[in-house]
Amino acid sequence: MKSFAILGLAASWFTVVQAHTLFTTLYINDVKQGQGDGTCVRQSKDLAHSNSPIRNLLSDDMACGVNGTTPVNWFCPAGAGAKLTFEYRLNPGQAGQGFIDKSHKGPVAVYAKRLSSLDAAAAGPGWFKLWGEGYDMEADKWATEKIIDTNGLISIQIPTALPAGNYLFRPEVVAMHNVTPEVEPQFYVGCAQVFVESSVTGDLDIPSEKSVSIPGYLQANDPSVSYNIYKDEEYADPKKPYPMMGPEPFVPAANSKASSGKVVHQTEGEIPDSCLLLNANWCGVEVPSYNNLTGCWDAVKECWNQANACWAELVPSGGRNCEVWGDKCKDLDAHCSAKDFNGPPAYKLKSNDYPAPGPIPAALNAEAVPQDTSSSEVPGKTQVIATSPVSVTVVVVPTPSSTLLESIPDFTPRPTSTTQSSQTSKSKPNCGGQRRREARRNWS
Ligand SMILES: *[C@@H]1O[C@H](CO)[C@@H](O)[C@H](O)[C@H]1NC(C)=O
Ligand SMILES: *[C@@H]1O[C@H](CO)[C@@H](O)[C@H](O)[C@H]1NC(C)=O
Ligand SMILES: [Cu+2]
Repeated sequence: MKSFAILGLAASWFTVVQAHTLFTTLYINDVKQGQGDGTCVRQSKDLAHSNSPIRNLLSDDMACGVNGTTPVNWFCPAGAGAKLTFEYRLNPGQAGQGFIDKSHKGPVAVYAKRLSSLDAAAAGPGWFKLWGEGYDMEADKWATEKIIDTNGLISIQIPTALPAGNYLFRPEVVAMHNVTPEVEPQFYVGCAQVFVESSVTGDLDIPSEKSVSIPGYLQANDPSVSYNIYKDEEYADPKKPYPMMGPEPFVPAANSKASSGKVVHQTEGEIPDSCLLLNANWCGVEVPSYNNLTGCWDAVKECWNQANACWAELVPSGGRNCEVWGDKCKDLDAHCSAKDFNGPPAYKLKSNDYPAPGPIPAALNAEAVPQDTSSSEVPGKTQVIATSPVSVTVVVVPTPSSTLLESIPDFTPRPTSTTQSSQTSKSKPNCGGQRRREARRNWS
């Protein structure tokens, strides 16, 4: 039976206790996108190891994480110059439990890639860096330590001269605590799918030295990859500056010739208006109206089919809104059981979202960054479009219809398990303590 499969899935999700970190949630201009976390975000489908690092520098997983070469349903719209914030979680299914263990010192960066189509390849050429930071000698802090201070939230501003189109934005968190000549750093990467709405159109010309392939942009013996945080930094006197990974950031120059004067809007990959409730990249739509018993039970069945699809698409950041949808199906079931075959009834759906784990920080690249001025002139006017969040409360008022009584059909849907909400297991980060001690021993 279907409900057993769902229980099994819920159980495996429940056992996510080994914690490193995972990018789960996208905010645009301080507004959480979609509902239930993970909307427009590519997350690993391996629920039990979703926050595990990628270590193979040559793997396609380096682009957007495990399963990150497969697109998710939607691209979230963001205006030119909008602020994007990426939320990382130690425990992907629970908010507010921290970002990453403090032993995980290393650089942080954000990359982007323009896509020629919704399903264009993530892995491969065309990536550029928007911002990056390694070890700040003056503050004696690694970039990861600064992100711990902002509760795992990393904000950047979309360059205003970036042409309209579909993009992947890729936060990259790197932990260097295990690095030895044989062991590569831990990479925690993910991708947000964003449509940049702008009046700037045309090609994106990235200078060749700033355009990289992921994978391929890093090699095991690069100084930024083999840097030893104990030998070169923590116990070094003088400390060796950390050579930042990857290319220099690319900031396209404003060019009024490229501005069409008209803002280009999204034509594909939008969240459908018919969505009543979202969880990550799943959405529930209204069941057909009915005015007799068969129709009523068909509606209940359809409701549970949608709930099952929600659980089948369950992402590491959780299925709290799959539960909310299941509650709607239970209400509908009670309505049919009460022999009121006139519906569906009006009901309220309230998304069960986690709040942000702290204040949304300012964009890290907001300060004047030198632009790449091959064809620059007077900056073109760029229009910032505020994106609105998907509404959280939806009231559906059905059209009235007459009630007919019929015999009860065979199909009796069963409610799905709702054990997810009771997850209380605490994450114990335990990744690399042994290796860390070995790494310390190896150089001394
Ligand atoms: C997700 O990635 C893992 C590891 O690469 C792979 O084994 C699995 O088949 C993928 N799952 C899906 C649904 O793509
Ligand atoms: C019952 O309702 C369904 C859905 O509205 C409709 O297709 C069907 O014709 C109705 N049956 C009767 C006997 O009215
Ligand atoms: Cu780790």
